[in-house]
This record gives sequence, structure tokens and C-alpha cells, in this order.
Amino acid sequence: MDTIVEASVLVTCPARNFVTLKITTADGVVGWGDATLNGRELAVAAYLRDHVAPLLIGRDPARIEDMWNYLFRGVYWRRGPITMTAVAAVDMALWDIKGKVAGLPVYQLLGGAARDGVRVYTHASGADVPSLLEDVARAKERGFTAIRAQAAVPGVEGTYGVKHGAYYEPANAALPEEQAWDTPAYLRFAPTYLAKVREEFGFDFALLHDVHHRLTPQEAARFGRSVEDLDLFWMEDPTPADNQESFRLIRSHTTTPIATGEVLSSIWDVQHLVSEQLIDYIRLSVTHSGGISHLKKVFALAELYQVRSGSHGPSDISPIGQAAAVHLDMAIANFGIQEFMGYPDLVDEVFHGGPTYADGYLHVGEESGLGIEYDEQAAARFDYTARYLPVARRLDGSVHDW
Ligand code: KDG
Ligand code: MG
Repeated sequence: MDTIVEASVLVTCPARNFVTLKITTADGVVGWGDATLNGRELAVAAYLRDHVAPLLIGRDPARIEDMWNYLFRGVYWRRGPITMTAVAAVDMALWDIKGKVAGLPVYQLLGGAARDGVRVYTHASGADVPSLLEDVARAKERGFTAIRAQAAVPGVEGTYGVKHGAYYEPANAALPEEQAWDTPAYLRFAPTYLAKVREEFGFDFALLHDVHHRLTPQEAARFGRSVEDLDLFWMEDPTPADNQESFRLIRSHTTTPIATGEVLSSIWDVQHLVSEQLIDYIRLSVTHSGGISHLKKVFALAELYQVRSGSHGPSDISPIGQAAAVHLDMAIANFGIQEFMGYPDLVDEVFHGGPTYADGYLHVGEESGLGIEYDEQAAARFDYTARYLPVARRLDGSVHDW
């Protein structure tokens, strides 16, 4: 039996922070896992380094399901993004090792290809409507068949979802930036620019929009109804999903498809959303929800209820996490779409390989394991830099969901 001989946690910052778990076996096989949780990177790094890594030494890397249960049930304290991101990193690294030992890409171990490629959506945004329209045009030129559109709400400085430069990077300050939020202004404005996108580019591509938890269920119901003619692929996170039941109100008023889950981390967080068919797309990520082993179960549950996958894939999940997501997307029956924002060029200096993009799809290669390698020497050049996500405040100064 091969055993784990080393588990180390690596933090780097090529344009943004990434946390990576490296597991090495006695046979010299190395597996990589993504442990990046935006704005809370060092909490996961410490959890892994101080509480998980010592437990891995001497264990059999082939026993992935057993390891998952050991780390989830064995700690007594369960769930939550920090724990689930740490468990995910171990799980991903073990799947990488299993693939490398078998000489097979991970998607083959998950059941093989259920499709030829993984359809992705990208982001288009603008500080105003003309620049949003230009960005949509650029995305279409790059071959994307699914585009998420966001524009800054007039008078709402720092509206979420709007890129500054080529990539969307909301973790932008050493201490959280405070951004204003005005729900009535958003509700008046957002349907108008989504309509302009349709007017300009027609209906032959999937148009997505992220509400980013900003509305109450009643407001979200109104919003969803007001954009029904625009045939959105989904409205994302129309309201926070802390109370799963609140989606019933939205559902009962609009046929606009609903996606949620990027801040959730376990099957129990989405159980009612899925089993009561309150949503259409489930957006948990491999990196933040216990890894491939757990997310595969979430998608299997969703399959029973015709809920499809729509995994969160921002640039604050590392290319290792993104690669793991695409392997899973390849193998499940109820795949919907995969988010793909891409990365700043510097990121390529640290992460080599991974899925390749062509004509609106991501493709995993035939390399064994996850097909992506971490360059430790390059990574050592980039020190961790404290960066926080912003905090939103309403016009009266009270805190709103960011
Ligand atoms: O770290 C927060 C980002 O991942 C989030 O703001 C991006 O909403 C997002 C999305 O849909 O990708
Ligand atoms: Mg989102």
C-alpha cells in the first residue's frame, strides 16, 4: 500500500491570492488541491496546516471516500466554508493522485465523458450601458455562447459584478471597501440594460444575470417577472439562500430560471432548494463544497429533480479547482453550464496546464489526474497580500448583503 508522506500548504499571489495543498506519497506521486477562499485564505491555510495535514501522514491515498468521511465526520464540527474548502483540497489532491496512479484523467474515473466539451459562460460588464454592450460584443467575438451581463447602477459607486480592467476582481483592498447599495435604483435600471443587450445582439445566445443576493424574495419575484420577455438563461442569487424556503415565493411568481449556491458548501444547504424544485441550477463549487466526492453527490441529488449544474467558477477559485470542476462537468448527466472568467496572465506562471478554451467550450486533456501542475519556484516569487471583499451599505448606512 502506498502512503501519504507529506502534506504542505502553499500560499501565493500572482495578481491574486491562491492557497494550494500538495500531497506527496511514498511512491513519489504528487496530488494538488485548491483551498482558496476569497478574503479568508489564511483561515483555510491554517486549518489545513495545523489540523488536517498531520492527520494525513501514513494514510492510504487511494481511500478517498473514507478520507472524506474521516475529515468531515471525524472532526465533530462540521460544514461551513472553511471546513468544506479544506476537505475539498484534500479530496481534489487524492483524485489527482488516483488519476496519476491509474494513468487516467479524473473524468474517466468519474464514469467517462458524458459530453464532448463543457459549455461555459463568461462575464461582460460596463461602468455604463455603452461599455457593457462593447464588452458583450467582445465576448461574442471570442466565441462565447453564454454571457453574464452586469452594468454599474447609476449613482451606486462600485456596483458588484463590474470589471475594472480585463478581469472581475472584487477583493480589491487591504481592508474591506464600503460600497453603497440602492435597491430601487437597481430594480429600475437592470431590466433596461438587459433589454438593450437583447435589442443589440438578439436572442440566439444565453444571457445570464447575477443579482448577487441583493433582493428580498418579493423584490426578486418582481425582478424575475419584469425580465421574462428577455429569456434569461438564469437570474443568479436573487435573494440570500440562508432560508431555503424563501425561494418558494420567487418561484410562485416568475418563470425566469433561478440559480443559486455559490456561498453554500454542503448538500444539506441545498436539500430543500433541490428536492422541492425551487431552483433550476445549483452553483456550488468543487473548491468550496467538499471537493469532487461531495459535489458529485449534490449533482446526483439534483438529477432526481431535473435541477442542473452551474458551478461557480470565478477567478478566485484557482486553476486547480477550475480543472477539477471541468472533470466533474464532463462526467455528470445533469450538467447545465460552467462559469469561466479566466485569469490574469501572471497566474499562468504558477499553474501549468488545465482545461483549454475553444469556441465557447472548455476541454480537459488526456493527461492523467487533474492535468494541472503547480510551479513551486514560480509561486515563491509572489507573497500573500491581504485583500478583502467589499461590504455593502444601504443609503441609510445600514449593512446590506454583499
Ligand atoms: O469571491 C466572490 C466572487 O467569487 C463572487 O463575487 C463572484 O458572484 C460571483 C460569481 O458569480 O462569479
Ligand atoms: Mg455570483
